[in-house]
Amino acid sequence: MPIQKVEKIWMDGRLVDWDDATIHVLSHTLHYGSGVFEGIRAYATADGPAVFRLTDHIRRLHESARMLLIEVPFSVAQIVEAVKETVRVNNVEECYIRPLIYLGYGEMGLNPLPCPVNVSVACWPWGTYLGDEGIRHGVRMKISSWRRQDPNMIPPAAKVTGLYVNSSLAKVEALKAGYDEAILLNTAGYVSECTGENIFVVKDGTIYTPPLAAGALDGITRDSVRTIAGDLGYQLVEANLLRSDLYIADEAFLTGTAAEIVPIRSVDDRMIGEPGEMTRKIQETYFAAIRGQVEAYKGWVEHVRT
Ligand code: PPE
Repeated sequence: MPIQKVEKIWMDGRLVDWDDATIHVLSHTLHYGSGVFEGIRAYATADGPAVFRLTDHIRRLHESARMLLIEVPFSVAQIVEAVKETVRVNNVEECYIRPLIYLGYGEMGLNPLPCPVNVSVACWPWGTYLGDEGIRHGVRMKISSWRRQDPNMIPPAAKVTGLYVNSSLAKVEALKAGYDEAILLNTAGYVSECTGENIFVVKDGTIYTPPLAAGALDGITRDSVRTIAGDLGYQLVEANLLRSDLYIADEAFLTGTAAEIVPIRSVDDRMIGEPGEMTRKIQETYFAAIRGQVEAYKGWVEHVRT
């Protein structure tokens, strides 16, 4: 589905018309994948649009930049404000938000340090990432033949644009084989995460998710699920998982800002089935929390109109 165009995009401190948000073809990031980005969602609440865990996302954006030695010309507070402004001026009730820090036009070559650092924030309405059917009845997953990037190749903890070639290879492989989404193992053979989501399984009443050291991104949805699961009285353990742990799971689901919380219906054709009770309760709580309907989690929603 093509991107649904809105009016303005924030670029380096000013709002420009959507069609004018262009960059030079010799921008460093376009050639070497040297940018860092975030994926954030804003949801309609009783008090207008609110961005879910905005400050946490922008902090992670700054940390991604720090790992790449990129000096960001805007503070966390300034980018938080830029996101709010972008959502406000575009008059959208719910949207996906894509902040991007990229190295622009200046010098060419593998050394990124002399390049100018640019920051942009775009937003647009974006519906379900893995389909409405997927959210309700679960998605079909395939374990990829591609391995997750080793932490000593490109840090998976950083949302680096170039890292996503790995995700795209896995995604295309899964789609062409007739599946909805891919799961990547790390170089040691343990489960790391999906192409753009973290993964969880339930076995005998306990929830398991791979540790960050397995190559999983420190997902903000993953972290929200940890809190929600705890509050629901569920035990959640970080542990290395084998592909066979996925095959015999009682329940399984994936989490991400774009995807939200999506049940897993099968892995490599081994059936898990319709979403289980724990998955449904976590999903329900999350969907209420993002719209500011859960008192305990109101701190997670950051309103754009103050
Ligand atoms: N792992 C990866 C590799 C990843 O890209 C994401 C987010 C997550 C886990 C979940 O993180 P969080 O959103 O903080 O819960 N992926 C973003 C990009 C997706 C895209 O298609 O682009 C997102 O969900 O916005």
